[in-house]
Order: sequence, then structure tokens, then C-alpha cells
Amino acid sequence: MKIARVRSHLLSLPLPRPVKTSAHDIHTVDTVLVEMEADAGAVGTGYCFAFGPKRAQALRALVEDLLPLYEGQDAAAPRAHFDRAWRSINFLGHAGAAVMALAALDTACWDLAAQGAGLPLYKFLGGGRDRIPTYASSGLWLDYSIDELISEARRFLSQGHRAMKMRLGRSPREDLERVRRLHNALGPEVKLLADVNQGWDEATAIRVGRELEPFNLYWLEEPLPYEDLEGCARVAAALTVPIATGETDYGSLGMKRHLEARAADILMPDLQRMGGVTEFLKAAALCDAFHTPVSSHLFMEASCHLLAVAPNGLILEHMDWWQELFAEPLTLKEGEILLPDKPGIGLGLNRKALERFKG
Ligand code: SMN
Ligand code: MG
Repeated sequence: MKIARVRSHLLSLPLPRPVKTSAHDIHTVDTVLVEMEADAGAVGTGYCFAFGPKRAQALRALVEDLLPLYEGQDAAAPRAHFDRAWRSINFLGHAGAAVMALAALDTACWDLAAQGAGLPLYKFLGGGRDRIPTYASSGLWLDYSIDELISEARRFLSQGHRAMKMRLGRSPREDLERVRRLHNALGPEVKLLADVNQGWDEATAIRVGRELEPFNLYWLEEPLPYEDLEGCARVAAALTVPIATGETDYGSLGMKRHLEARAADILMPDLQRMGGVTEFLKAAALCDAFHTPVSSHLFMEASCHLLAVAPNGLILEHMDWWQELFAEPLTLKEGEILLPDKPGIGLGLNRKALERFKG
């Protein structure tokens, strides 16, 4: 199967309300969607995104720059195309926008390769698990009132979630009160995760982290600036709550740095910051070699397949911002995602949404 044509779409996805964390104030999710079409007619998809339309235009320019490395090539050889593309971005650097653009192409090519084999991506990659635990992440933002937190948490439960992530980083006093109230409302059966989005320093993380211990958080995420690996390692060693991090770092080398520093108990590689499926798989294998569970960051459509393949795959971040771009939603049942059984990533494209969200 040959790659006949690659097309990119610039899309601007509106959010139901602006998203606030201690690091973000987001109004639209500006996305570049890649369609990789085989001569036999199958279409592989991948996407990358930024917050801000001009930034997404820059991503699209990089996608367009790289796509000649894919057009005309064998769709069954995503690793070979990735290697060439990785070398070709050497001058721009193996981090940042060029890696994100490559991620969309690499993911689309793996999707197409699996479709060529007639297998769902996780089976194509040799995985045997057909479901993966997930947690709701499209909400519980920093600017919510406590009543809003509790009512959204109830909505997540009614959708079939059994785990969810709230955001921290207001003041330590408010953070503790918000965790206490939500934990009490949910009861001990529901897993509650908390993301600080790099909002604390080391002393605050250790002090507040200790006060959070009675609430049995499933994990505490990105307590410190992401590049402070030694500080994060000291926080992880000082606290009983598991520390998760890694979403902001690039490539398997970025994950290796985190692992060697023992920076956290759980890593959560982000598909676009990895550069796509090829590097995500490498990152997950490195985590396994370091006896570290691996989760995911955003990109749930492809990441659910990748976590199902990893023996150390722990839990999938469920973020629904891109759901409308696909013809079918992922199926959620009692806190788990049931992996799609159609070939490739297996969700199809919603053509009407591509028109509606044109950027
Ligand atoms: C996050 C990432 C991007 C936008 C909003 C929130 C957050 C997460 O760090 O882990 O989902
Ligand atoms: Mg996070």
C-alpha cells in the first residue's frame, strides 16, 4: 500500500467555556489534522495542536514541509519514514513545533499501516488487552466554584467514569479545601487525581503534599516546573502520594532524563511532544525498563491503543476536546475505554466537523 496523498486541515475548536489551570488560559484549541490517503483509498489520521491560531499556522507549515517525506512511500513502513523525518528536523531541533508536526504525520502513518494489515492499531502492535482504565480530564478546572466541581464530578460519574482529575494551584489553603470537599462528595471508591500544572516550588509541594495525604489522591501531577527533575525527585521521595509528570518534555530522550533522575513515580508522555507513535512506544518501553508505570497526556484516540500494548500501561487521560472530529466516540464502560475493533485507530472522520471548525 502506497501513500498517495497527504492533506492538512487547519481547525479551530471552540471550548464550552475557557479553560483555566495554573499554567493555561485557553479559549480555542487550534488544531492541524492530517489525512494520509493510500492508493487503495484508506485514510490514516493524526493531529497536532497549539493554543492560538498563528501557532497552529506555524505547525501546519511544518507539516506541509515534512509531508513530501511521506508521499509516494510504502504505508507499511512508518519507522523508516520517521527516521528520515527525525534526521531532517535536526537543524530545527528535536523538541518544539517540528516534533509536534512530525507527530501528526507519524501517527497517521501508523494508523494507515494498521489499516493495511486489517487490524486495530493495538493488535497490529501486538497488544492483547482490549480495554484500558481511564480518568475524566475535560473539566474540574481551577476557576470552578466548589459547587461546580461537585456537580461536574457527578456528571462524570453518570457518564461511566470512575476516576477524574482536578486542578490545583490557587492558594494552598483553597487547594486543600477543594480537595477535601470533592473527596468527601465522591467517597473512597472514586479515584481522584490532582494536577498542579507546575504551580508550586519544592517547599510548597512537600508541605501541601503532606497535608493532602489523608485524601488518598491517586496521583499528584507536575507539582514543580517540569524541568526541575532533581526537585521533583526529592518531592516524590518525601511524599507517599505518587507523583506523575512528563507531559511537557520531548521525545523518548526527555522521558529517559526523567527516569534517570527518578523524578516521578509515573510518567505521562504526550503523543505530540513524543513526535508520534514511534517515539511514544520507545518512551513506554523505557519506562518499563525502569519499572515505572506509563500513562498518557491528551490524544486519547491513539494513546488508548498504545497504553493497551504497554505491559506497564496504567491509565488513559480522557480529554474530549477533539471527539467531534471523529465519526465515533470512544466507548466508556465502568471506568474503562473499550478499544475500537475497527482497523487502525478505528474512529473514522466526521467530515461535517472538519467543515464547521475550519480555521
Ligand atoms: C492540561 C494540559 C493542556 C491543557 C490543559 C490542561 C493538563 C493535563 O496539564 O494534564 O491535562
Ligand atoms: Mg497535566
